Amino acid sequence: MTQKVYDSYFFNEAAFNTHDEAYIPLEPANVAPQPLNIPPLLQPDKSTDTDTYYTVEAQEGETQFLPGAKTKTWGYNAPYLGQTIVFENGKNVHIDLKNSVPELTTFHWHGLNVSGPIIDGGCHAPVYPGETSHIDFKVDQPAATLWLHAHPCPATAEQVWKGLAGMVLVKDDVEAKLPFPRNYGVDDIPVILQDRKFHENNQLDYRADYDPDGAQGPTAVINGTINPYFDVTTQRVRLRLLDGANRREWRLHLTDDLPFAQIATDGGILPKPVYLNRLMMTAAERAEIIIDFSDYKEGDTVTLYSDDAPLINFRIHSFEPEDRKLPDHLVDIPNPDVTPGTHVHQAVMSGMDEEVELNGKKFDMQRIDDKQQVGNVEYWDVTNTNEMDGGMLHPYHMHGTLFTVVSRNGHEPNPNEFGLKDTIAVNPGETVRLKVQFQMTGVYMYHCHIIEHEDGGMMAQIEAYDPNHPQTYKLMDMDTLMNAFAKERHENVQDVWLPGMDSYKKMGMKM
Ligand SMILES: [Cu+2]
Repeated sequence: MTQKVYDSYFFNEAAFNTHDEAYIPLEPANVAPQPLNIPPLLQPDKSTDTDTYYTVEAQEGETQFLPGAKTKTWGYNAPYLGQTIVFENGKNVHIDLKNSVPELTTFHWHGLNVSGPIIDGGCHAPVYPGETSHIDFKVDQPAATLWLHAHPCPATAEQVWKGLAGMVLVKDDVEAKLPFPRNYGVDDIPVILQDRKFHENNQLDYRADYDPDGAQGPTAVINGTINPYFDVTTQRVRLRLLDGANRREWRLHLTDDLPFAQIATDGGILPKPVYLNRLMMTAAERAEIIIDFSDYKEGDTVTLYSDDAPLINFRIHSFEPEDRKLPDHLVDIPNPDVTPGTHVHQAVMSGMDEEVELNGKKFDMQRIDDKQQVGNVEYWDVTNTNEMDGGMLHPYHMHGTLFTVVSRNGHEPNPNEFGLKDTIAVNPGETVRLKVQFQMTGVYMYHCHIIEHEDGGMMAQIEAYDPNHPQTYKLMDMDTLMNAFAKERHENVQDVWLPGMDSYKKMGMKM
């Protein structure tokens, strides 16, 4: 390979999660190697040339993670995680959102360009147990790897921990013409990176593992598989990586420091492939990489690691040699000028543990924190005020937009940040400048994606408005949600425990 190969994780080592006092290293699980689970593709209920109809059901299930007892889990059309949903750009999509888990949930389309606050599926759009909501939208964005996850405040962390997360792919004609592997499950592989702790009788116990800086577990669980291997039968394999963990950072590298090409980030394909042998992912980020196994032969194994923990063993089988090269240029990323006369928005993430805040406040679902005119392109400065010594990275996510990264503390972004993104890791002491455009009116949340931080209030919301068509929104309130959780759990409302509550309580604040 003659291209420049970056061998850096780019982020400040002093702030890596390995330095947290509460850091839980990954440990090998006592499980025989198992084939990597490939979530099936969700079949539409009905499909025409222009419209596709789906039912997405949040359901309870049981999963055989470990020998012995099965683990009680939740998932979307699956016992754990979800069936993979594929949207085609330009199509009208109609989805029944069915809640068959025993408490209220929401269906958040992370990275999908849909209107908020209802279709987007944040905290304002609960679906109660036994009920079905319906959403309609038109897919209007480039090919990308997105995801669906539960987002009921302040219980997002617990529901994702139980399994309510799945992969969503957008396909389009531009991606279809590029020389990428795209045979799902054969050379185009979803890779959902998570960690869990298994307690007595192999069960999850979220409350026992709760940490206001993010739940962790010592066992890597990849697509719901522990100690997975994947049988490589093609020279090139594309991995669609998703950090689906509540908190864990993944510092990915391969056997022999084998370089790979990153071809896409959160919001779609990068302008050009970026060659790396190190890749760091923070919570909710996605990266698509292509690994070329041409230097390996049948019988070899190439391992994907995070730090020193093996995640997936790629078992090399015989494959047809190919010499398709990635072009130097992949796609054009629109880079519109900032709308004249607009101000720079601020999103300041401060604190750790229960003290996390955004712009000096904890989240209030009844409060609109900022406004931006729909269609405008405006700068956002996203700051992490943690100290480098003892501070942590906060992955900042915005609903309702795919942004571009302008600078990090005034310097050029990392080489793999020149595509459209919806989640960006911010170093302690750093300000990342973004260009943000909302294409649809609505109310959208923005927050740290360490899920316990968002539940704990490191979150705010913005109204994207059209001055010619003012709208009012009926926003959800915490009392309604708490009363619903109490009823569903057959508890008194004052006894209900949800992950974010401790953070408000400790700060003497009302949720
Ligand atoms: Cu955070």
